[in-house]
Amino acid sequence: MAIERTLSIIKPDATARNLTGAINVLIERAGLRIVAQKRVRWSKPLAEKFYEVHKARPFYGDLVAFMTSGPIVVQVLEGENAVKAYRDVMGATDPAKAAAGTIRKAFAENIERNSVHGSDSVENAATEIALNFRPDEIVG
Ligand code: IDP
Ligand code: MG
Repeated sequence: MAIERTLSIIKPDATARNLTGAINVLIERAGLRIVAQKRVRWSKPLAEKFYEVHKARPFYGDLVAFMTSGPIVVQVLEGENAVKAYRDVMGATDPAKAAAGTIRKAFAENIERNSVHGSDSVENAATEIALNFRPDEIVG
């Protein structure tokens, strides 16, 4: 077992519905520690860079527009196997396929407006954290 860090984002559909606290309850209940957190509005260039891996996908433009449409809460989560542990509590990308008890099952509106982001590997987590936080903003 390894202590890892992962990047979480509470997306605009969730901040608009005042769900930050409810989502944080599920994160903390899963044993993950929120070691950095801030509410921001992404610029378009930052959103484009963050989702660069999806550039060729048909939903890329809509996704960038959605992620810059309102405030988001970016977070660094820390814990045992944090990357997978958070993916597990997030649930499937499509809330119709998400398991009971997951954040997306409870709160997501649809496959795009799905309330949360979580890094998919330790390597990507490091890149995504560096895009959103200065090292001194993370207090473990
Ligand atoms: P993930 O967030 O579960 O890792 P990814 O495949 O990495 O899912 O997709 C990134 C984000 O792009 C999703 O969270 C969702 O907001 C959006 N997205 C993914 N697939 C679709 C789709 O088929 N239509 C619209 N938006 C999508
Ligand atoms: Mg992903």
